[in-house]
Amino acid sequence: MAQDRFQAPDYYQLDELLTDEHKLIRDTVRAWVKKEVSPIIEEACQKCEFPKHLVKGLAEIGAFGPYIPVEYGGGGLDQISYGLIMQELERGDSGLRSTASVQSSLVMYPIYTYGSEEQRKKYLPKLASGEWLGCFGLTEPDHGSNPNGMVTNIKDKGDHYVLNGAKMWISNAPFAQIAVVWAKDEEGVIRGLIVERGMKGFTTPETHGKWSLRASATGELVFDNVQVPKENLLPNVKGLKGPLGCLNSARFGISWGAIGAAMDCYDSALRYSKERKQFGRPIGGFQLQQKKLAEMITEITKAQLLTWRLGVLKNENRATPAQISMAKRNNVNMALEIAREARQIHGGMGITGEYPIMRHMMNLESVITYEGTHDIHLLITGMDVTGENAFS
Ligand code: TGC
Ligand code: FAD
Repeated sequence: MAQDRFQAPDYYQLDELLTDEHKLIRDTVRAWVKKEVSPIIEEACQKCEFPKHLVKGLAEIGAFGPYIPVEYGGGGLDQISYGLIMQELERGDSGLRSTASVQSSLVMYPIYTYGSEEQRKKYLPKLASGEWLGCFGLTEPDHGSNPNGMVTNIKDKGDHYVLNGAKMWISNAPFAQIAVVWAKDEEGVIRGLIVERGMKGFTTPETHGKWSLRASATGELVFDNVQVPKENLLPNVKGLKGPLGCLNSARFGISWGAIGAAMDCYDSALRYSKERKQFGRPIGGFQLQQKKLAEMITEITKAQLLTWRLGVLKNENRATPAQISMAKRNNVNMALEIAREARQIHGGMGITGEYPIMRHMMNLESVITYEGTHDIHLLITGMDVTGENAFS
């Protein structure tokens, strides 16, 4: 990729809504992404390789468990700080943000929220420091949008459970040391378990051939009569609300992350429109290109306001799952539309790795599908405003 000349758009002076601490955190992550991520990310994506060497740096900048209390190794920060970290990481690459949001919201969050004190002490510091990476197993080959139908199951064998089944499309799976896995017990109640690499019968085959999130490793989780000690069961939650509660946190982070990807596409397109000349003048002087850029900055600004307000509500513990769902859907769709328009502004150059556009666009095709598809989030809002459940 060409030199990273990113300059963040702030059309409505939204920086004034942030504290000095927020700005410091954001600027630290932004500088780290420029220095460590931008120079290597294009090649990592082209080669379809997860840049493992960045894990230590992610831990050092506080990207693992920013809002987990300090006593467990987390950052003890607020939700807006978490959002800003996700925004800056996804400005670099959605795959990198995926690694951090899975670790924070889908592995550390459930252990902190639903786990025992022993589990918190055993796992959280290692996850915060990046010594261990984790993954989250909810989706199955035949149960994606409808996780309640899962068939992965546990059977009580006295001092341990026997786990059988398979999970699919699992971010971080190929190199994760632990997996937070959701399975049904003998009564059909969904329970969470911490499964550790090395347990007999547990394998994590990698998923190949992705055109999206190529710098993030994705895999399956296969459980063939895995003996899981009873102390690895998350004791403090039962039912689908367990995994869905984790998704609230991850979807919140994604709603900020998508803005990062959109800002990068807009910034690149704006600069290109000023530098690229056709018919004897910069293409940014043509009305059709100005329309695209004007719509982009408008949508980014609206999304920034939406997430900032959501962050305030989340800090006050007042953000509803449906509000989070709306922000995830709106902002990811917004970012994908902007990536497509920015690609056009770059002309032929837009399909090359000289610019980040095509990489963001392809990544966002996963982001609009995972953590609940665009359609599922439309139905969540539909249910919230009408009171009618379209799922069943
Ligand atoms: P439903 O009957 O509505 O609810 C069952 C129970 O769950 C409660 N609940 C929630 N609790 C917390 N947060 C939420 N967002 C919740 N939504 C529902 C609900 O109150 C109820 O509780 P209780 O006590 O009455 O039992 O469930 P449903 O089966 O009808 O499903 C609803 C639906 C379709 C919205 C849900 O299944 C859904 O969100 N589906 C989408 C699945 C999804 O998002 N999968 C994501 C997998 S993980 C992933 O993609 C990670 S990618 C990470 C990365 O790389 O960054
Ligand atoms: P399906 O559920 O089969 O949906 C197919 C289509 O049908 C979609 O367009 C959907 O919107 C539509 N549809 C489904 N139900 C309805 C309905 N009721 N009304 C209208 N339309 C409907 N999962 C994890 O558990 N952990 C992870 O770490 C993880 N990481 C991922 C990483 C990547 C790169 C990808 C691509 C996925 C990941 N996922 C993960 C899985 C992801 O959450 C699912 O792909 C997603 O929930 C959709 O499930 P599905 O792919 O089975 O699609």
